[in-house]
Amino acid sequence: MKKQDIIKAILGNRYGKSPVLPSATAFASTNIALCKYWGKRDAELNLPITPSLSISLEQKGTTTEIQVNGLNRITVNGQPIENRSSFGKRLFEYVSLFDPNEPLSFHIQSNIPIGAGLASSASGFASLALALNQLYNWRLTLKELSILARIGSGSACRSLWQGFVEWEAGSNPDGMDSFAKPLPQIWPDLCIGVLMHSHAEKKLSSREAMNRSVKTSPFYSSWPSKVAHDLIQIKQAIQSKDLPLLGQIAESNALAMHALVQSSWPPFSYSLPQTLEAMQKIWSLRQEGLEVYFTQDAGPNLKLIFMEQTLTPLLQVFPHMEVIRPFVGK
Ligand code: 2P0
Repeated sequence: MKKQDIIKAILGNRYGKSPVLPSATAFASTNIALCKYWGKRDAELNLPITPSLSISLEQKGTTTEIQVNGLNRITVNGQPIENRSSFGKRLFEYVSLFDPNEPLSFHIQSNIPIGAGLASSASGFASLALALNQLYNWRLTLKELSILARIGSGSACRSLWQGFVEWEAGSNPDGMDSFAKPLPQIWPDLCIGVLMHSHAEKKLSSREAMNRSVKTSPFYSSWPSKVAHDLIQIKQAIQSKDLPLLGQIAESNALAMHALVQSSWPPFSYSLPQTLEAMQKIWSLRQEGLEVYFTQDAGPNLKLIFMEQTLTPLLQVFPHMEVIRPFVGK
């Protein structure tokens, strides 16, 4: 199945029509997986081997403005980006799947570092799908937009909602059953803390790293059953607001994902010395009775999982931690 076949199937007779607005702007939050997407059964359509579950980071994310001005320009946070850069190619390749003839310009504002393992492609492609939907007045459902965002970047399918979101792996070859859904539970005093160890762009894309894990890690065969177990436990933890259970499973899931990367060939590690130091600190804090856990994505930065009541002592240890309250205002 080709990407364009899926897009044509979703858009129906709207495919190939011109934009109806001169410009459109949309925001999407980034999301952090508590149970990771790591491995594809179809690389063209970003179809995952397993389901995954994330939490959206509220105001952290990407705003994409699309303009119909015949200029084919891209800016990111006000800086022009080369159309032939890997970022530019990926963006134009995606957009030309919908309308190969319309020269559009893109102004992308992101309050998260691009390509540093903070899921910038998730909020980027989700905001792009939302903005395209407005520009062309497709009136697609969030489920359909989740499929379109997934074609841009797998984890983007989870960025269309706030709160906890589950991405069902699906089993159809066309991926029409592989999209995300929000979970109804809210957990007002749950906090996520971001420990930035590096803003630098990652040396190995998650796309390449996950493919390498599937092909070469001797442990990959155990990953699907680990995910199945972890998903049940995480949903139970969310249901009963059980932070130790949520934290333990999310941390174990992240460590297992990184064990896959480190046991692949050629070998690689996303961790820096500061990452390992922070992990050791978190383990010591837990031994001292502080309920704090971490997760780590395809980068050296850790995201801490804890409750509001733990914030003050945690800030003493990690004074530069940025705090996100995913459910405040919900
Ligand atoms: C996740 N990550 O579940 C996992 C955990 C990173 C670590 O999804 O190839 O950028 O575009 O589908 O979505 C990052 O991978 O990969 C990712 P593509 P994506 O959030």
